[in-house]
Amino acid sequence: MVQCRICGGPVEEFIDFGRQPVSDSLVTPEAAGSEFFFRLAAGVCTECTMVQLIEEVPREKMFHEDYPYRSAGSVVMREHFEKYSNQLLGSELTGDAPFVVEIGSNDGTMLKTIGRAGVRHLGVDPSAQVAEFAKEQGVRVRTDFFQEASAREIAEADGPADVIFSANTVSHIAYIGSVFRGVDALLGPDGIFVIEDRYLGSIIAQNAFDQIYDEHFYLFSVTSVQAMARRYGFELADVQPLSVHGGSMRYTIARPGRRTVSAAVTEHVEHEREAGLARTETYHRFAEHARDSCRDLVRLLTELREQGRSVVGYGATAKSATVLNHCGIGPDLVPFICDNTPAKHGRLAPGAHIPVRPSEEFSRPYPDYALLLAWNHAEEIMAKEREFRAAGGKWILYVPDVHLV
Ligand code: DWN
Ligand code: SAH
Ligand code: ZN
Repeated sequence: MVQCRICGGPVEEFIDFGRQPVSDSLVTPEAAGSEFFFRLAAGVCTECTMVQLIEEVPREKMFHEDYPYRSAGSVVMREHFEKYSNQLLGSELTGDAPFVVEIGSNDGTMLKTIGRAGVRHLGVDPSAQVAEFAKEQGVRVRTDFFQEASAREIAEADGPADVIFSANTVSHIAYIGSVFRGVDALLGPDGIFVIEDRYLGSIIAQNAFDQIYDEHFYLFSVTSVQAMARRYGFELADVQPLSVHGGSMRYTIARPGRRTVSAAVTEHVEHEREAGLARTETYHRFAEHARDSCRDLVRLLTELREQGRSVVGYGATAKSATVLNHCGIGPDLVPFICDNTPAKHGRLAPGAHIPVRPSEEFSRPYPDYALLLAWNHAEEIMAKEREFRAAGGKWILYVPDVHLV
């Protein structure tokens, strides 16, 4: 039995996707044969309910010079981060010489608004190319992994921080104890540590099995984040549901007693108990649904190929690595994937080796069907590509189950 990385309790495995590649390591055709694979499986701790991977991928294999993801690839996400930056500027960052640190600052999409307001800030991100892009936007970035040692150096040089913010990153860090010890060293006495991440409740409700992949070492819930905060000497003071990324949650963590604990925390813990997030059968049902979705998706794509219909993928997402590789979907069923990230163009999707091409090719000519691998951006993408449906095209989605739009 695997031990929980948060509380040491027993982790019960509930899903096994078998041999999987590193989800954001799109390969050049020449390097296609030398990819790193690992066993992608997830379990739930029967003590603190933290969902976590069974096998940890070395962090250098995931986050490095070549890391391709750009937060700015979505207008909705750009607006989301700008809105929250302005919210922080009007609340937590109004004192004398406020200082904010972002863990996983990526291309600076969040911090550029803070920097333009003249507020002291520091992004921390180990992926050098994307960090360089942030610096070109005037954002101050330390190209490094946030952990206890680097946090202590930041505290020494610039600290303490009024706010430590992190979106879709803390869940990517298996060595979470070091992150919290770093937060303890860097955060001021009344400071807040704000984590935004995909919400386990939404993932279970939508059968979004593709949100399980190498980078997502943890899938957070209010119950498990409350336990995690306590475990490291902090307190979960507030939670706020968010619609981004298919359903996320914003967790506000503070030092014990320094902030009033919102009723929303206990309300969500109670709701999660009722939704069965502490019951292992919930997760076994989730795994069963994932198998059904894979079966239905391959069946549909095979039928379309036999009918001579054209299909392309839309959005070379990290999560699509799980779908394509677990369901065995390759270029024979999906000849190429369109994506708006220049760093992904000319590369092959990890493991499945489906070529990724610029989004402009989507309409040259439109395919009969488009497999929406970026389903979490459906509204934004379908609005942008409304001509596709107007021309008779159909979107294939697999969350919450396989269906056409
Ligand atoms: O958690 C994570 C999130 C924040 O981003 C990281 N582990 C890595 C990454 O995951 P992802 O790749 O699944 O994220 P997205 O935001 O679902 O990726 C969308 C992909 O689709 C990007 O490659 C950009 C592309 N895209 C596009 O081609 N046209 C996106 C939009 C909105 C578009 O209009
Ligand atoms: N916050 C952005 C990017 C999320 S992608 C957004 O929400 O869009 C995850 C990011 O975390 C990547 O840029 C990766 O390089 C970074 N990352 C991974 N481990 C990290 C660590 N220990 N410290 C800081 N950044 C880290
Ligand atoms: Zn646990």
